[in-house]
Amino acid sequence: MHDDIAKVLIDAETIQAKVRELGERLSRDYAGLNPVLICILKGAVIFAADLVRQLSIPAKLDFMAISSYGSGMRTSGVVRILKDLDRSIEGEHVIIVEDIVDSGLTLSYLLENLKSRQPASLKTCVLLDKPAQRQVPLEPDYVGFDIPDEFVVGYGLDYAENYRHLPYIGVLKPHVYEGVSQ
Ligand code: PRP
Ligand code: 7HP
Repeated sequence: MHDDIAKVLIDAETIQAKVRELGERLSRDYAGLNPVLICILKGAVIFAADLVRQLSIPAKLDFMAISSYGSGMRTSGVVRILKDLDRSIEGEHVIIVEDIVDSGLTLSYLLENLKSRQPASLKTCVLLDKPAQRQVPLEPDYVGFDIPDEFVVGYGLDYAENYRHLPYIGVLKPHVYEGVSQ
């Protein structure tokens, strides 16, 4: 285990089993619909890469980059698009793929924004749901794990751009962020 990690919350095997299950559910629900999966950079990139490989149906992949956090741990409430989709989603069956929904600000902004582009359908698939910090009402359609109110890293999730490479989801030791103004 990495020295900065206090405990492993979800190990690599458990994550992979859940991603397989989500892939199977999406394959059933979207059979014949050729959905577009929209991976929200950067955090969701590892989840999305694993998830598309668990689909047994044809699907397309596009990317958006959104900023709602600084380098710290709390939402700024300011959401902006850093990179937009390459193609129109009008008439497409769209699934937003996110690593985590926390305050919900990022996902609710994305839902509003993408809805206005007139997709045939629009759903959300998130690996982690942390409902304790929700600032807007939001229920993702597909959820991997509900997690407690702890700051987690790994499997794409970062603190100050570090720890994304860890194959598990872990809780950071407090000394890593203590003394850093959030
Ligand atoms: C993280 C995460 C979600 C968002 C969730 O992204 O990937 O997009 O925060 O938080 P919310 O529900 O409180 O809005 P971040 O802005 O840290 O960017 P990153 O994906 O590049 O790490
Ligand atoms: C964003 C985020 N990034 C990493 N770990 C968490 O627990 C997070 N919540 N919201």
